[in-house]
Amino acid sequence: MVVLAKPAPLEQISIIKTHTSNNFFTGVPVIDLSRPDSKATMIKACMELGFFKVINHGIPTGLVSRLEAEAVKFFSLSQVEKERDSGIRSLFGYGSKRIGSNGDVGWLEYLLMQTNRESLSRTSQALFRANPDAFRSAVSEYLSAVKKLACEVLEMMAEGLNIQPKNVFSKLLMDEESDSLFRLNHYPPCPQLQEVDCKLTGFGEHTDPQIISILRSNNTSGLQISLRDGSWVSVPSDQKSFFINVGDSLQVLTNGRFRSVRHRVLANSYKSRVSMIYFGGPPQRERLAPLPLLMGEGEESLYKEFTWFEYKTSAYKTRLADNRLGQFMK
Ligand code: GA4
Repeated sequence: MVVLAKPAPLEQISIIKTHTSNNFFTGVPVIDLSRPDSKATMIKACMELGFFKVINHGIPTGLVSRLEAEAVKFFSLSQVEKERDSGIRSLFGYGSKRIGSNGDVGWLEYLLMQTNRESLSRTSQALFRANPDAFRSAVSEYLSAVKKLACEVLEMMAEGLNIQPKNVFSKLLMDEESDSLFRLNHYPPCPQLQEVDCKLTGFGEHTDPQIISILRSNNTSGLQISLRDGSWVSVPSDQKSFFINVGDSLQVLTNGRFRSVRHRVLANSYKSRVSMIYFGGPPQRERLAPLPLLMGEGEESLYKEFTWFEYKTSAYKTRLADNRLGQFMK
């Protein structure tokens, strides 16, 4: 039997009143990778917010704009063409409004893929029939550059925490079996809500399960992060920088010193938002536990023992907003 996915009705997507939360946050930590004090400021940002942006990152603009152009070209295709290969419901490939498989919906469409070569080839062949190579090469060159950036940032974190070797975190992404993902999101404008003081949820609040996420978006705002006191603040867009999120796995590896940041995206009433996110994850077999070298005398792990496979399997059974680490706390 073939089950066809029904489109998610607009009423299911939550609407958020924005007048209080629309103020742009001026406190996003800016880490200038060319400065000698950047490790210390990065550690502070990971502990306080679990979120920061990097400048002087060395990723050429051309690499980013080439991929953005491919994404825009794809999202501009007709719905029939975009959905051509999503007949069999799968976690990967093109998706519209549905997020995950447990009933979450948002005002967006996306392409979600694993970062390995075979998966990228499959997506390119299936969805970019006219010119799969242009998409494949744009994604693979972009991914090599952001993975390098992610590793550089993770090495700075290890050094900033005074733990050795400096590749304790980055080796998890460098591993051939690293379980990393890549996501291209398109949040169309929502003109119905232009007149009222409201916005549609593009991507509901959540934390990322992986180690680290590297996000780049066009010049359209929408991203919000939750501060320690639970309030939501809007992150000003900056298409030249990369935003970095600490994920749940890094919170565990640092025994809670780093904070996995809760974030969400609100759809813009006027402009399309296009974002690209690399989620750096460990190999499935990897045991996630606080690094012994980091632990103080008598300090105990806040978490039960588990592998990334176990965490991921449990995460994919949750709703987006759930506190996924909760059930792994001691
Ligand atoms: C959040 C981070 C990434 O976008 C993602 C998401 C995944 C999905 O879209 O399929 C999840 C979500 C994310 C966490 C909980 C589960 C799985 C949707 C969902 C309800 C690709 C990821 O790895 O976890």
